[in-house]
Amino acid sequence: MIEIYHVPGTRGVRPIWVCAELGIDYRVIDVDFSASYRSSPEWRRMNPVGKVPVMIDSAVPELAMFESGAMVQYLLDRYGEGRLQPRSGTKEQALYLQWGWFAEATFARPLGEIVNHLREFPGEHTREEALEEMRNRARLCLSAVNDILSQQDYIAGEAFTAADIMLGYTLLLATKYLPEPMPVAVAAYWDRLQQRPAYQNAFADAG
Ligand SMILES: N[C@@H](CCC(=O)N[C@@H](CS)C(=O)NCC(=O)O)C(=O)O
Repeated sequence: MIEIYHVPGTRGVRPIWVCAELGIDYRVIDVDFSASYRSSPEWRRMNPVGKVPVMIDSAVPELAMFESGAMVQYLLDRYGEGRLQPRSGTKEQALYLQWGWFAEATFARPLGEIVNHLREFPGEHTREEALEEMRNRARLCLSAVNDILSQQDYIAGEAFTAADIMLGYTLLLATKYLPEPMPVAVAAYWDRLQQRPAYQNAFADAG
């Protein structure tokens, strides 16, 4: 049984839709979308940055997933039996990955920020207020990352993976655009990443 914690009209529709397409048994659980509930310790244990959706697979203990695109991929890989995605390592998969990431990381991002701004700033606001709101969102993410990295060496576990490469670049932005120093565990992790010969080669090549 897949449980999807969802608010109508939000991204939880992605994993719900995948379950419906694949005939996976699922249950939708309504979440209180108020800012106070989403910042409560109860909800932060489910989603460390206080967003929706969250997904739980009752077949897998101690896994509460956030990030709708990751949920979609997990459902396909675990239950899809090859459906709804091209074979790994093919040109078709390259396009599948490209457009799936594009949908969230590039296309939904500005639209999501419009929604956030309308919600957080019902009236006029200055550029600085908007920037500070963005910094606070980034700080929340940084703090979630710091909590994980206080318990393990790399973001997805004890081994370095490509998720660290994805996160590594984002941390580069964070060090540039957040005025304060990185929290302790993130700073140590960032040092570890920078020690990697491949990191040094990549930055020698990429600048
Ligand atoms: N990239 C995340 C984005 C999650 C997200 O932004 N969810 C929205 C609803 S669709 C939300 O919870 N917004 C509240 C907020 O950002 O304060 C995902 O795909 O799950």
